[in-house]
Amino acid sequence: MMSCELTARVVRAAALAALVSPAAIGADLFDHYGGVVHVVTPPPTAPGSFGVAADALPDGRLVALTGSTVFVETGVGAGVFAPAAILGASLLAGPTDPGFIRVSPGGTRVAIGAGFGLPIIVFDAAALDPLAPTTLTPANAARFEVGHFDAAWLDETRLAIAAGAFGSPSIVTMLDVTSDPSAPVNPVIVSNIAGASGGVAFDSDGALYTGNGFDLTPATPRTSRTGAIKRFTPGEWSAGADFETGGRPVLELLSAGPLAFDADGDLLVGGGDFAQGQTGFVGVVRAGVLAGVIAGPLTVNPNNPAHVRRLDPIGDGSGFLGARAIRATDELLITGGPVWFTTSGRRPGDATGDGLVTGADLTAVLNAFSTTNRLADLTGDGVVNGADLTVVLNSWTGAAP
Ligand SMILES: [Ca+2]
Ligand SMILES: [Ca+2]
Repeated sequence: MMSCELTARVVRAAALAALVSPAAIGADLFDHYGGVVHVVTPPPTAPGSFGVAADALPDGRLVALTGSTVFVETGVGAGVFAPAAILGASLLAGPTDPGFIRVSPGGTRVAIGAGFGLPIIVFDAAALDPLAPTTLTPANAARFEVGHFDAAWLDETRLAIAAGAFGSPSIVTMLDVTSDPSAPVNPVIVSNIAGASGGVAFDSDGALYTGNGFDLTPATPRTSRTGAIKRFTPGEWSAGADFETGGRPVLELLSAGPLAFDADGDLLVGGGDFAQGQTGFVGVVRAGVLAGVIAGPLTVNPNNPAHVRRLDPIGDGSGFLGARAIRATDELLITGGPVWFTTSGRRPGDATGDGLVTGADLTAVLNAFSTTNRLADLTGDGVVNGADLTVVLNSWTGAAP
Protein backbone atom coordinates (compact mmCIF):
# COMPACT_ATOMS: atom_id res chain seq x y z
CA MET A 1 0.00 0.00 0.00
CA MET A 2 1.08 3.56 -0.55
CA SER A 3 2.03 5.76 2.32
CA CYS A 4 0.09 8.93 3.06
CA GLU A 5 3.19 10.90 2.27
CA LEU A 6 3.40 9.35 -1.17
CA THR A 7 -0.29 9.97 -1.74
CA ALA A 8 0.17 13.61 -0.89
CA ARG A 9 3.14 13.83 -3.24
CA VAL A 10 1.10 12.29 -6.05
CA VAL A 11 -1.78 14.68 -5.55
CA ARG A 12 0.54 17.69 -5.54
CA ALA A 13 2.40 16.51 -8.59
CA ALA A 14 -0.81 15.70 -10.44
CA ALA A 15 -2.09 19.18 -9.76
CA LEU A 16 1.11 20.62 -11.22
CA ALA A 17 1.08 18.26 -14.17
CA ALA A 18 -2.51 19.19 -14.96
CA LEU A 19 -1.28 22.71 -15.67
CA VAL A 20 1.00 21.47 -18.43
CA SER A 21 -0.51 21.94 -21.87
CA PRO A 22 -1.48 18.76 -23.71
CA ALA A 23 1.25 17.31 -25.89
CA ALA A 24 0.61 16.26 -29.45
CA ILE A 25 -1.60 13.20 -29.62
CA GLY A 26 -0.86 10.34 -31.96
CA ALA A 27 0.13 6.87 -30.87
CA ASP A 28 2.53 5.19 -33.24
CA LEU A 29 3.45 1.69 -32.22
CA PHE A 30 6.41 1.60 -34.62
CA ASP A 31 8.12 4.53 -32.92
CA HIS A 32 7.45 3.41 -29.35
CA TYR A 33 8.49 -0.24 -29.54
CA GLY A 34 11.74 -0.84 -27.73
CA GLY A 35 11.28 2.02 -25.29
CA VAL A 36 9.97 -0.08 -22.41
CA VAL A 37 10.82 -3.78 -22.45
CA HIS A 38 9.54 -6.43 -20.04
CA VAL A 39 10.79 -9.95 -19.45
CA VAL A 40 8.07 -12.60 -19.55
CA THR A 41 8.92 -16.06 -18.26
CA PRO A 42 7.13 -18.66 -20.43
CA PRO A 43 6.05 -22.06 -19.13
CA PRO A 44 9.09 -24.38 -19.07
CA THR A 45 9.65 -26.40 -22.23
CA ALA A 46 7.97 -29.77 -21.73
CA PRO A 47 9.91 -33.04 -22.13
CA GLY A 48 9.87 -34.11 -25.77
CA SER A 49 9.12 -30.61 -27.05
CA PHE A 50 11.64 -28.29 -28.68
CA GLY A 51 10.26 -25.08 -27.24
CA VAL A 52 7.15 -23.09 -26.42
CA ALA A 53 4.80 -21.66 -29.06
CA ALA A 54 2.95 -18.42 -28.34
CA ASP A 55 0.07 -16.20 -29.36
CA ALA A 56 -2.40 -13.81 -27.70
CA LEU A 57 -6.13 -13.90 -27.03
CA PRO A 58 -8.26 -10.92 -28.15
CA ASP A 59 -8.31 -9.62 -24.56
CA GLY A 60 -4.50 -9.47 -24.49
CA ARG A 61 -3.76 -12.56 -22.40
CA LEU A 62 -0.93 -14.65 -23.80
CA VAL A 63 -1.39 -18.30 -24.73
CA ALA A 64 1.43 -20.83 -24.86
CA LEU A 65 1.85 -24.39 -26.09
CA THR A 66 4.47 -26.94 -25.07
CA GLY A 67 4.27 -30.69 -24.63
CA SER A 68 0.59 -31.59 -24.47
CA THR A 69 -0.50 -28.50 -22.58
CA VAL A 70 -2.01 -25.20 -23.64
CA PHE A 71 -1.36 -22.46 -21.10
CA VAL A 72 -3.19 -19.15 -20.68
CA GLU A 73 -1.93 -16.09 -18.85
CA THR A 74 -3.85 -15.68 -15.58
CA GLY A 75 -4.62 -12.03 -16.31
CA VAL A 76 -3.87 -9.32 -18.88
CA GLY A 77 -0.28 -8.26 -18.26
CA ALA A 78 0.15 -10.77 -15.43
CA GLY A 79 3.06 -12.71 -16.88
CA VAL A 80 1.93 -15.86 -15.05
CA PHE A 81 0.67 -18.92 -16.94
CA ALA A 82 -1.79 -21.63 -15.91
CA PRO A 83 -2.69 -24.85 -17.79
CA ALA A 84 -5.97 -24.30 -19.62
CA ALA A 85 -6.30 -27.33 -21.93
CA ILE A 86 -4.62 -30.71 -22.22
CA LEU A 87 -4.25 -32.60 -25.48
CA GLY A 88 -5.60 -36.03 -24.57
CA ALA A 89 -3.79 -39.16 -25.75
CA SER A 90 -6.79 -40.07 -27.91
CA LEU A 91 -6.13 -36.86 -29.87
CA LEU A 92 -2.34 -36.81 -29.85
CA ALA A 93 -0.34 -39.72 -28.45
CA GLY A 94 2.87 -37.81 -27.72
CA PRO A 95 4.01 -34.25 -27.04
CA THR A 96 3.75 -31.50 -29.61
CA ASP A 97 6.92 -30.38 -31.45
CA PRO A 98 5.39 -27.66 -31.15
CA GLY A 99 4.84 -25.89 -34.47
CA PHE A 100 2.51 -23.01 -33.67
CA ILE A 101 -0.55 -21.88 -31.73
CA ARG A 102 -2.87 -19.38 -33.40
CA VAL A 103 -6.03 -17.79 -32.00
CA SER A 104 -8.61 -16.73 -34.61
CA PRO A 105 -9.12 -12.96 -34.93
CA GLY A 106 -12.57 -13.13 -33.34
CA GLY A 107 -11.24 -15.29 -30.55
CA THR A 108 -13.60 -18.22 -31.18
CA ARG A 109 -11.11 -20.88 -32.29
CA VAL A 110 -7.59 -22.03 -31.55
CA ALA A 111 -5.40 -23.89 -34.06
CA ILE A 112 -2.37 -25.85 -32.93
CA GLY A 113 0.35 -27.03 -35.27
CA ALA A 114 1.68 -30.05 -33.42
CA GLY A 115 4.86 -30.03 -35.50
CA PHE A 116 6.76 -32.01 -38.09
CA GLY A 117 4.86 -35.13 -39.17
CA LEU A 118 2.09 -34.37 -36.67
CA PRO A 119 -1.45 -33.02 -37.18
CA ILE A 120 -3.07 -29.62 -36.86
CA ILE A 121 -5.63 -29.59 -34.05
CA VAL A 122 -8.48 -27.07 -33.95
CA PHE A 123 -10.77 -26.47 -30.98
CA ASP A 124 -13.15 -23.86 -29.57
CA ALA A 125 -11.38 -21.18 -27.57
CA ALA A 126 -14.16 -21.52 -25.01
CA ALA A 127 -12.49 -24.80 -23.98
CA LEU A 128 -9.57 -22.84 -22.52
CA ASP A 129 -10.11 -22.75 -18.76
CA PRO A 130 -7.17 -21.79 -16.54
CA LEU A 131 -9.15 -22.82 -13.43
CA ALA A 132 -10.12 -26.31 -14.66
CA PRO A 133 -8.16 -27.35 -17.77
CA THR A 134 -10.25 -29.07 -20.44
CA THR A 135 -9.03 -32.39 -21.82
CA LEU A 136 -9.19 -32.20 -25.60
CA THR A 137 -10.38 -35.36 -27.37
CA PRO A 138 -11.78 -36.16 -30.84
CA ALA A 139 -15.18 -35.25 -29.33
CA ASN A 140 -14.30 -31.59 -28.69
CA ALA A 141 -11.39 -31.00 -31.10
CA ALA A 142 -10.75 -31.64 -34.80
CA ARG A 143 -7.54 -33.32 -35.93
CA PHE A 144 -6.37 -32.54 -39.48
CA GLU A 145 -3.53 -34.59 -40.95
CA VAL A 146 -2.09 -31.74 -43.01
CA GLY A 147 1.50 -30.56 -43.36
CA HIS A 148 2.35 -27.31 -41.66
CA PHE A 149 5.18 -24.99 -40.67
CA ASP A 150 3.30 -21.82 -39.74
CA ALA A 151 -0.26 -20.58 -40.07
CA ALA A 152 -2.50 -17.50 -39.96
CA TRP A 153 -6.26 -17.22 -39.57
CA LEU A 154 -8.03 -15.25 -42.32
CA ASP A 155 -11.29 -15.31 -40.35
CA GLU A 156 -13.03 -17.65 -37.90
CA THR A 157 -13.13 -20.66 -40.25
CA ARG A 158 -10.21 -20.36 -42.68
CA LEU A 159 -6.60 -21.03 -41.73
CA ALA A 160 -3.77 -20.31 -44.20
CA ILE A 161 -0.95 -22.80 -43.72
CA ALA A 162 2.65 -22.46 -44.91
CA ALA A 163 3.88 -25.97 -45.63
CA GLY A 164 6.24 -28.01 -47.74
CA ALA A 165 8.55 -30.96 -47.72
CA PHE A 166 12.21 -29.98 -47.36
CA GLY A 167 13.89 -30.11 -50.75
CA SER A 168 10.83 -29.30 -52.84
CA PRO A 169 9.08 -25.97 -53.41
CA SER A 170 6.93 -24.83 -50.48
CA ILE A 171 3.27 -23.90 -50.65
CA VAL A 172 0.51 -22.12 -48.76
CA THR A 173 -2.81 -23.92 -48.37
CA MET A 174 -6.15 -22.70 -47.01
CA LEU A 175 -7.78 -25.10 -44.58
CA ASP A 176 -11.53 -24.90 -44.00
CA VAL A 177 -11.56 -25.93 -40.34
CA THR A 178 -15.27 -26.75 -40.59
CA SER A 179 -14.58 -29.40 -43.25
CA ASP A 180 -14.54 -33.13 -42.48
CA PRO A 181 -11.18 -33.93 -40.82
CA SER A 182 -11.10 -37.23 -42.72
CA ALA A 183 -11.35 -35.31 -46.03
CA PRO A 184 -10.06 -31.79 -45.29
CA VAL A 185 -10.83 -28.97 -47.70
CA ASN A 186 -7.31 -27.54 -47.95
CA PRO A 187 -6.55 -26.20 -51.45
CA VAL A 188 -3.17 -24.73 -52.43
CA ILE A 189 -3.43 -20.94 -52.70
CA VAL A 190 0.27 -20.10 -53.21
CA SER A 191 2.57 -22.57 -54.96
CA ASN A 192 6.20 -22.76 -56.02
CA ILE A 193 8.04 -21.04 -53.18
CA ALA A 194 11.64 -21.88 -54.15
CA GLY A 195 12.77 -22.65 -50.61
CA ALA A 196 11.64 -23.73 -47.20
CA SER A 197 8.45 -22.29 -45.75
CA GLY A 198 8.46 -18.85 -44.20
CA GLY A 199 5.69 -17.27 -42.17
CA VAL A 200 2.20 -16.33 -43.28
CA ALA A 201 0.02 -13.36 -42.31
CA PHE A 202 -2.95 -11.35 -43.58
CA ASP A 203 -3.16 -7.57 -43.63
CA SER A 204 -6.40 -5.68 -42.97
CA ASP A 205 -7.29 -5.89 -46.69
CA GLY A 206 -7.14 -9.69 -46.66
CA ALA A 207 -3.91 -9.68 -48.66
CA LEU A 208 -1.65 -12.63 -47.84
CA TYR A 209 2.02 -12.21 -47.01
CA THR A 210 4.37 -15.15 -47.12
CA GLY A 211 8.02 -15.72 -47.86
CA ASN A 212 11.01 -17.88 -48.59
CA GLY A 213 12.25 -19.28 -45.27
CA PHE A 214 15.50 -20.72 -46.62
CA ASP A 215 16.75 -20.49 -50.19
CA LEU A 216 17.40 -24.03 -51.37
CA THR A 217 18.74 -22.93 -54.77
CA PRO A 218 21.10 -20.02 -54.04
CA ALA A 219 22.91 -20.70 -57.32
CA THR A 220 19.70 -20.01 -59.22
CA PRO A 221 19.52 -16.21 -59.15
CA ARG A 222 16.14 -15.98 -60.83
CA THR A 223 14.31 -17.52 -57.89
CA SER A 224 13.63 -15.88 -54.53
CA ARG A 225 16.25 -15.76 -51.81
CA THR A 226 16.04 -16.42 -48.07
CA GLY A 227 13.85 -13.81 -46.44
CA ALA A 228 12.02 -12.72 -49.59
CA ILE A 229 8.49 -11.63 -48.62
CA LYS A 230 5.67 -11.12 -51.13
CA ARG A 231 2.14 -9.79 -50.93
CA PHE A 232 -0.79 -11.46 -52.71
CA THR A 233 -4.15 -9.70 -53.04
CA PRO A 234 -7.32 -11.64 -52.21
CA GLY A 235 -7.97 -11.93 -55.95
CA GLU A 236 -4.50 -13.35 -56.51
CA TRP A 237 -4.41 -15.92 -53.69
CA SER A 238 -8.01 -17.04 -54.13
CA ALA A 239 -7.27 -17.86 -57.76
CA GLY A 240 -4.08 -19.70 -56.81
CA ALA A 241 -0.81 -17.78 -57.17
CA ASP A 242 2.76 -18.70 -58.09
CA PHE A 243 5.18 -17.25 -55.53
CA GLU A 244 8.09 -16.85 -57.91
CA THR A 245 6.20 -15.23 -60.79
CA GLY A 246 3.27 -13.56 -58.99
CA GLY A 247 2.55 -11.20 -56.12
CA ARG A 248 4.31 -8.00 -55.19
CA PRO A 249 7.79 -8.13 -53.65
CA VAL A 250 7.76 -6.38 -50.28
CA LEU A 251 11.28 -6.81 -48.94
CA GLU A 252 13.93 -9.36 -48.02
CA LEU A 253 14.44 -9.71 -44.26
CA LEU A 254 15.60 -12.40 -41.82
CA SER A 255 13.97 -15.71 -42.84
CA ALA A 256 10.58 -14.19 -43.65
CA GLY A 257 8.92 -15.74 -40.66
CA PRO A 258 7.13 -15.79 -38.46
CA LEU A 259 5.12 -12.91 -39.92
CA ALA A 260 2.39 -10.91 -38.18
CA PHE A 261 0.66 -7.54 -38.34
CA ASP A 262 0.13 -5.27 -35.36
CA ALA A 263 -2.93 -3.07 -34.90
CA ASP A 264 -1.32 -0.19 -36.83
CA GLY A 265 -0.57 -2.45 -39.82
CA ASP A 266 3.16 -2.66 -39.12
CA LEU A 267 4.60 -5.96 -40.38
CA LEU A 268 6.53 -8.01 -37.80
CA VAL A 269 9.21 -10.33 -39.20
CA GLY A 270 11.17 -12.97 -37.31
CA GLY A 271 13.70 -15.68 -38.01
CA GLY A 272 17.27 -15.30 -39.17
CA ASP A 273 19.61 -15.45 -42.15
CA PHE A 274 23.22 -16.30 -41.39
CA ALA A 275 24.28 -15.62 -44.99
CA GLN A 276 23.08 -12.00 -44.68
CA GLY A 277 24.33 -11.64 -41.11
CA GLN A 278 20.77 -11.12 -39.93
CA THR A 279 20.15 -12.85 -36.60
CA GLY A 280 19.06 -11.93 -33.10
CA PHE A 281 16.46 -9.30 -33.87
CA VAL A 282 12.82 -8.90 -34.80
CA GLY A 283 12.16 -6.62 -37.75
CA VAL A 284 9.24 -4.18 -37.72
CA VAL A 285 8.31 -2.73 -41.10
CA ARG A 286 6.48 0.60 -40.79
CA ALA A 287 2.86 0.49 -41.99
CA GLY A 288 3.19 3.69 -43.97
CA VAL A 289 6.18 2.35 -45.86
CA LEU A 290 4.27 -0.85 -46.67
CA ALA A 291 1.43 1.27 -48.03
CA GLY A 292 3.91 3.05 -50.28
CA VAL A 293 5.19 -0.28 -51.55
CA ILE A 294 1.68 -1.48 -52.32
CA ALA A 295 0.84 1.72 -54.16
CA GLY A 296 4.30 1.69 -55.79
CA PRO A 297 6.95 2.57 -56.72
CA LEU A 298 8.42 2.90 -53.20
CA THR A 299 10.57 0.03 -51.99
CA VAL A 300 11.42 -0.90 -48.42
CA ASN A 301 15.01 -0.29 -47.43
CA PRO A 302 15.72 -2.87 -44.71
CA ASN A 303 18.77 -0.85 -43.62
CA ASN A 304 16.81 2.38 -43.10
CA PRO A 305 15.62 2.56 -39.47
CA ALA A 306 12.72 4.79 -40.54
CA HIS A 307 11.50 1.88 -42.67
CA VAL A 308 12.51 -1.14 -40.59
CA ARG A 309 13.23 -1.19 -36.87
CA ARG A 310 15.43 -3.95 -35.50
CA LEU A 311 14.42 -4.95 -31.98
CA ASP A 312 17.06 -6.95 -30.13
CA PRO A 313 16.00 -7.28 -26.48
CA ILE A 314 18.75 -9.81 -25.72
CA GLY A 315 21.31 -7.40 -27.08
CA ASP A 316 23.86 -9.87 -28.37
CA GLY A 317 22.62 -10.38 -31.92
CA SER A 318 22.20 -14.12 -31.45
CA GLY A 319 19.33 -16.46 -32.11
CA PHE A 320 16.30 -16.75 -34.34
CA LEU A 321 13.50 -14.78 -32.71
CA GLY A 322 9.76 -14.91 -33.20
CA ALA A 323 7.22 -12.11 -32.91
CA ARG A 324 3.50 -11.83 -32.19
CA ALA A 325 1.32 -8.75 -31.90
CA ILE A 326 -0.67 -8.42 -28.68
CA ARG A 327 -3.22 -6.09 -30.19
CA ALA A 328 -5.36 -5.46 -27.13
CA THR A 329 -2.43 -4.07 -25.18
CA ASP A 330 -0.39 -2.55 -28.03
CA GLU A 331 2.49 -4.85 -27.15
CA LEU A 332 4.88 -6.79 -29.31
CA LEU A 333 5.82 -10.23 -27.97
CA ILE A 334 9.30 -11.49 -28.79
CA THR A 335 9.86 -15.25 -28.41
CA GLY A 336 12.57 -17.69 -29.34
CA GLY A 337 14.94 -17.41 -26.39
CA PRO A 338 14.87 -18.92 -22.91
CA VAL A 339 12.73 -16.00 -21.79
CA TRP A 340 10.28 -13.93 -23.77
CA PHE A 341 10.09 -10.17 -24.00
CA THR A 342 7.26 -7.76 -24.51
CA THR A 343 7.76 -4.20 -25.60
CA SER A 344 5.08 -1.57 -25.42
CA GLY A 345 3.98 0.40 -28.46
CA ARG A 346 2.33 2.98 -26.21
CA ARG A 347 3.73 6.39 -25.49
CA PRO A 348 5.64 6.76 -22.21
CA GLY A 349 3.29 7.01 -19.26
CA ASP A 350 0.21 5.71 -21.09
CA ALA A 351 -0.90 2.70 -19.04
CA THR A 352 -4.44 2.68 -20.41
CA GLY A 353 -3.62 2.82 -24.12
CA ASP A 354 -5.83 5.75 -25.06
CA GLY A 355 -2.86 7.74 -26.39
CA LEU A 356 -3.06 10.25 -23.56
CA VAL A 357 -1.38 10.49 -20.19
CA THR A 358 -3.99 11.61 -17.70
CA GLY A 359 -5.47 10.87 -14.31
CA ALA A 360 -6.74 7.58 -15.71
CA ASP A 361 -3.12 6.43 -16.01
CA LEU A 362 -2.41 7.48 -12.41
CA THR A 363 -5.44 5.42 -11.39
CA ALA A 364 -4.24 2.44 -13.43
CA VAL A 365 -0.83 2.55 -11.77
CA LEU A 366 -2.32 2.99 -8.30
CA ASN A 367 -4.71 0.07 -8.85
CA ALA A 368 -1.76 -2.16 -9.78
CA PHE A 369 0.52 -0.79 -7.08
CA SER A 370 3.06 -3.29 -5.70
CA THR A 371 2.13 -5.88 -8.34
CA THR A 372 4.25 -6.99 -11.30
CA ASN A 373 1.59 -6.20 -13.91
CA ARG A 374 3.60 -5.10 -16.90
CA LEU A 375 0.96 -2.75 -18.34
CA ALA A 376 1.28 -0.54 -15.25
CA ASP A 377 5.04 -1.08 -14.96
CA LEU A 378 5.93 1.94 -17.04
CA THR A 379 9.62 1.81 -16.19
CA GLY A 380 10.04 -1.85 -17.16
CA ASP A 381 11.84 -2.80 -13.94
CA GLY A 382 9.33 -5.53 -13.10
CA VAL A 383 7.43 -3.84 -10.27
CA VAL A 384 4.73 -1.18 -10.07
CA ASN A 385 5.74 1.54 -7.62
CA GLY A 386 6.32 5.24 -7.19
CA ALA A 387 8.77 5.38 -10.08
CA ASP A 388 5.90 4.45 -12.41
CA LEU A 389 3.79 7.26 -11.00
CA THR A 390 6.68 9.60 -11.74
CA VAL A 391 6.71 8.44 -15.37
CA VAL A 392 3.00 9.31 -15.62
CA LEU A 393 3.53 12.72 -14.12
CA ASN A 394 6.59 13.48 -16.25
CA SER A 395 4.74 12.41 -19.42
CA TRP A 396 1.45 14.14 -18.63
CA THR A 397 -0.52 15.20 -21.70
CA GLY A 398 -3.88 15.98 -20.13
CA ALA A 399 -7.18 15.28 -21.82
CA ALA A 400 -7.64 15.74 -25.55
CA PRO A 401 -8.34 19.39 -26.44
CA1 LIG B 1 -3.82 6.87 -20.93
CA1 LIG C 1 8.23 0.00 -12.51
